[in-house]
Amino acid sequence: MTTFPKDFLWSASTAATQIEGGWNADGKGESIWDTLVHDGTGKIAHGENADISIDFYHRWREDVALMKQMGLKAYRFSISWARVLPEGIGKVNEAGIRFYQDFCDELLKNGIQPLVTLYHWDLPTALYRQGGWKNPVSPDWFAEYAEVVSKALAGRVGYWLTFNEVDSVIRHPFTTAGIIPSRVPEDKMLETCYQALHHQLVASAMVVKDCHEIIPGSKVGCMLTKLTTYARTCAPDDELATQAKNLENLFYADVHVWGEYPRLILKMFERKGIHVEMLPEDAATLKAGCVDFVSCSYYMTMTESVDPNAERTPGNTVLGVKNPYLPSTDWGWQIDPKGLRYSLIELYDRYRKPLMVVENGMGAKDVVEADGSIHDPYRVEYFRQHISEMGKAIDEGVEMWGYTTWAPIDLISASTNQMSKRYGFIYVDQDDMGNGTLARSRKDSFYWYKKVIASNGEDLD
Ligand code: BGP
Repeated sequence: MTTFPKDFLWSASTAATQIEGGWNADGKGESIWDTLVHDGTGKIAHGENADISIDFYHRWREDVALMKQMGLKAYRFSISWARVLPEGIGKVNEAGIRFYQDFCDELLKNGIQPLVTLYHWDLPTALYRQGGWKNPVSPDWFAEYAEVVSKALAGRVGYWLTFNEVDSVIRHPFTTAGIIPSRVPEDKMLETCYQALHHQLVASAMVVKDCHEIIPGSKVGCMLTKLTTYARTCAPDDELATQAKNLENLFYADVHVWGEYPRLILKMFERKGIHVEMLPEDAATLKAGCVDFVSCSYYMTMTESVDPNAERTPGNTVLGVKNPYLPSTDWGWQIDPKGLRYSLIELYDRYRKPLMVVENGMGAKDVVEADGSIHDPYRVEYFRQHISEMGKAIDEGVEMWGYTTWAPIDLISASTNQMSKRYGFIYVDQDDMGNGTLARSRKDSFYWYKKVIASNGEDLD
C-alpha cells in the first residue's frame, strides 16, 4: 500500500466555460466560446452551449459546500479572461474580479486550496478579432491579464497553471487559439498553429516570471495533454513513428522546463518548411520563465503503427490506432491505468520536477434510479485503478504534489458539448438540449472519493 505524501493535494478540476454560464452577466465580455455558438463561426455538435453551462456562476456557494463535504484539499478551476477584462486588455471588470476573489475566499474558508488555470481556451472575442494568438503582440495581452489576476488573487492562490493543454493548438486550433482552419491555406495550417503556439509559449514564460515577482513563493506550472504513445508492434518502423509522436508530445513541456526549443523540433520545422517567427528577445524570455512543476491531463494512451490499415479508435481530440489490450469508454477512449504509471515515471525521469495530474476521469452515461440514487461503479473502478497506479509510481520514486480528477461535478464536454458525457462525482440534472432543473445530487463515487481523501489514498476499496 502506498503512503501518499502528507500534504498531498487531493483535488478535482473544471474550466470556466464548461461550468460557469452567466456568459454576459455583470459586465463579462464575450469569449470565442460564446462567439462559436452565437454567430455560427464554429460548429457545435449538440444543443448545449456555454450560456448557462451548469450555472456555476450563480450556484457556486452550494457547489463549494458539496466540495467541502467531499473533503477536497484543492480545487482547480480556470479564470474567464473576458469576465475579468471584457475586451481582453484595458478596462478591468471589477465585478469579475470580485467574483473570483469571493470564490477563492469561500474555498479557503472551507479548507480547499485554489489552483488556478489562467487560460483554458476562452480567448476574448475582442482579441480574436485582432488575430488572437497569431498576433505577435498576444504575449503582452496575456501578461497584462495575468498581472491583473495575480495581483487580485495574491494571498489567496499559491498554485498557478498558465495554459491548459498547451499542446492542443495543433489538434484543435479554433477552440484553443481562435484559428479557423477553413480561413487558412491548407499548406500554411501547421505553420500558423506553431506560430500561435510560439506566442503562447512566450506568454507563458513571461507570466511565470511575473507571477514569481508578484507573489513570492508562488508555484507556477505548465500543463500538457499526456498522450503517451505505444508502438503497435516492435517493427523498427513502428518504433520510429512512435518515437516521433512521443517527442512531439513532450516538446511543449521541454520548452517550459528547459526554457528553449529542443534541437530535434527546430530541425523538424526546417524539414517541413515551417517558419516560426521568433523575436530576438524570445530566447531570453523563455529562459527566464521556467516552471516550478509539470502537470498533465491523462485520459488514455495512444498506439502508433505505420500500417495504414491498422484499426483506429478516437481519443481526446485525436484518432489513434486501437490497442487490442485495452477496454474503452462509451466514447471510444481507451482506458489504461498502467499507462498513467508509465507516463509519470517518464515525465519525472525526464524533468526531475514535481508532478501533478490535473485532469483524469471517465466520460460515461449515468442513470438516475427511481429513488434519486446514482450508482456509478464504472467510475469508481476507473479512479481506483488510476490512483493505485499513481501510488505505484510514487513508490518507485516519482515526486508528486497532487491529483486532480476531471471533474467534481458534471459539466459540458469540451469536444462534444454534451451533458450526457458525464464526468462528475456530483450529478447535475440537465440534458444535452439544456433541459433540466440543474439540481445537484451525489453519486456513489462522491462517497468513494471522500473516503479516499479522508484516508489519504489508503482506502481505495
Ligand atoms: C481535456 C480538457 C477539458 C475536458 C476534458 C474531457 O482535454 O482540458 O476541458 O473537457 O479533456 O474532454 P471532453 O470534455 O471532450 O470529454
